[in-house]
Amino acid sequence: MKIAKEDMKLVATTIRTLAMDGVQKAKSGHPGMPMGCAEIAAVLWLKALKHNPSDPAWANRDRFVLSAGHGSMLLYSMLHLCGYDLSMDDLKNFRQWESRTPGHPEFGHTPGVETTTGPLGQGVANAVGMTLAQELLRAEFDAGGPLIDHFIYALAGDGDLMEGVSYEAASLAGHWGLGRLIVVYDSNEITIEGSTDLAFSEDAAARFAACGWHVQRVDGHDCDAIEAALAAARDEKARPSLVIAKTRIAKGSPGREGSEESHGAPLGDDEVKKTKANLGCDPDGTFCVNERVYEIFAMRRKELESEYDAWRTMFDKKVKGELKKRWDRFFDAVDADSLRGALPVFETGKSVATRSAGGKVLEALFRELPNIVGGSADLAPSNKSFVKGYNETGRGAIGRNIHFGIREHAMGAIQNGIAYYGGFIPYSATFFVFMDYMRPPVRLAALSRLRSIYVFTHDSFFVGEDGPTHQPVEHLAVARAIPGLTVIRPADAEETREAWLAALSGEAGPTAILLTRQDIPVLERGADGARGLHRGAYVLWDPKRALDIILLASGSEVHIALEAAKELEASGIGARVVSFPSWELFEKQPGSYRESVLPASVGRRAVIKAGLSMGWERYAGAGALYVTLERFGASAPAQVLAGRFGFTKDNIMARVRSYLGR
Ligand SMILES: Cc1ncc(C[n+]2csc(CCOP(=O)(O)OP(=O)(O)O)c2C)c(N)n1
Repeated sequence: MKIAKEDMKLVATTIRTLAMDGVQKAKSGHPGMPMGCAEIAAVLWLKALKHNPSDPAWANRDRFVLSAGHGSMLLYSMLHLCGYDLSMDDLKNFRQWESRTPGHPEFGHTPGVETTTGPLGQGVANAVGMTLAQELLRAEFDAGGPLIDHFIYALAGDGDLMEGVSYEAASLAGHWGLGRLIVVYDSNEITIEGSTDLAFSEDAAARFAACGWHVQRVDGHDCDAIEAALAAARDEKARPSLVIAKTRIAKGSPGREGSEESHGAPLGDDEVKKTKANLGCDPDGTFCVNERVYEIFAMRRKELESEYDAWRTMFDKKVKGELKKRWDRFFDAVDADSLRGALPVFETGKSVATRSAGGKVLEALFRELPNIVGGSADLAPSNKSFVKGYNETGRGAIGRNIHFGIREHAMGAIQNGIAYYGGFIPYSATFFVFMDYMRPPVRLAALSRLRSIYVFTHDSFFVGEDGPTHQPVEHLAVARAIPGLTVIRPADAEETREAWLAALSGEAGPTAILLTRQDIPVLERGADGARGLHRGAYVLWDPKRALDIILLASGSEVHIALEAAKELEASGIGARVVSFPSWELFEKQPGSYRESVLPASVGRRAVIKAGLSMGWERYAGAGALYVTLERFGASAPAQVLAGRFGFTKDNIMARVRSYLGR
């Protein structure tokens, strides 16, 4: 579609005034970035992005990621102008309670918002994940055909490029040869503290080129130049593209252009008026959109609708019968219960590390669910997360087994990108202790309610000789502190299978599955087997006498608690053993069930946990017995540590006796 220069200018001016007005009315926000990126946005939405505001979930739409999430008014303005279900009143409600225009874009909250961004750098990595997801979907459904055929655009600022996660992800994108990824870098050389000279002097173009990217430079206020650069970026199929757009922050504002003062605060009524006058607008008008601007976007929308209709016709013609069934398997919810029969069963009494059990379960799931994809940050042999017989994502190659290299942070953020994209169930794997390296994306997955699965192995000091650097102590408490993250620590191989099923079913949201390095016995159970896991906690074993105490344990401590309880019974003490793999699942149970597991009448409780006690007061009470680890671990063989730290049957029995005074 041809758009006259004056019309593009009018659109850019409108973007600037909407951003100023939104921030001014909210009395908070970042006007500078949207004002500086007005031409980039005009070109992106009028000349590049393929989408359909009436069908925001269209599988073949281009994705747009605003990595510089603080510039959210830019995105909201564009969504409004394009005709998404986002009204002028929504723009006026920017940053207000329950508005659809929160301070930073939130996935699932505002139609057309593809990712939750704000923590800088994440969006770039999300975009890498989305591009990988597209390649995986293309490989699955039409090698080279037009069914899935689009681009991923991201808009990033200096802050995004400074954050390490974007570098990790860019390195992978170059390595993988993700040609459909186009990152526009809003290079205004301003951050909050001032000029980028304060802390950022590297040659970003050279860095990205060294990572295998196709790099271009443009004047970020020249619409024709931006359009040409985006076209060249799309033509470059073998390498991801970085378009370095030189811009002026707060462009058009006589008093703030080029200044960090346009960051994080409204321009002020006077400056807004001066800027509007400078841009040729009515200084007193607010939230003004010239009819011509709506007309231009309506024309673009018509053009896009015909592309969309053509795609739908092609889709209906091509995707039917078996292919349609396969497509639906990617996009429909998983019926986890029906999968159980295809998953391994572990023989009672056998000794199996839950990481190994997890590997076997994953292998079966790969056969059953064609859309599970994932990998490890170079620890696959330890995490048991590589599934033999399937293709690998590597240098210029795409497959369900992904090699992330030693980049946990990007791994988590790329995984989020895959989940945002849709169609896939992404997992990642590393040692539990390194969750610290990927906590930002885990948190964002929870906030965005993404179905991301984290396999965290080596889940306690039982790691042994590697020592305290590799032994998680506080991590369970940290993971459980993230709202919306379901944390599951199975007690044996059987519970491990159920943990995977729980992760695949239920409500949206991420799940962390914590697995042991060491072998632990497959426990004896009643008719229900390990299904109690789905209730978060269940009675694993009861003595044949009145209860004196309830032992609460998860993971590798359960079997030790069980051995202790059995011997305690012989010596006249009735100890119930509760396998407690997941607080979050337990909290979802009705009160009557929770009371049946933890009856108020049995007030004596013991928590047996190879880590901090923090939080367990909730179920055990402050006066409970805590056989926990309130310090860092140590380097020694696991069994030596178990003895020293008191995680033995004998010590638990002694502690229980002394706690009960018997
Ligand atoms: C991880 C993270 N750290 C800090 C911030 C706070 N922050 C928001 S914007 C910003 C400056 C960003 O500068 P730049 O990317 O150049 O954006 P621009 O100046 O173009 O608006 C900072 C530090 C953040 N959002 N995320």
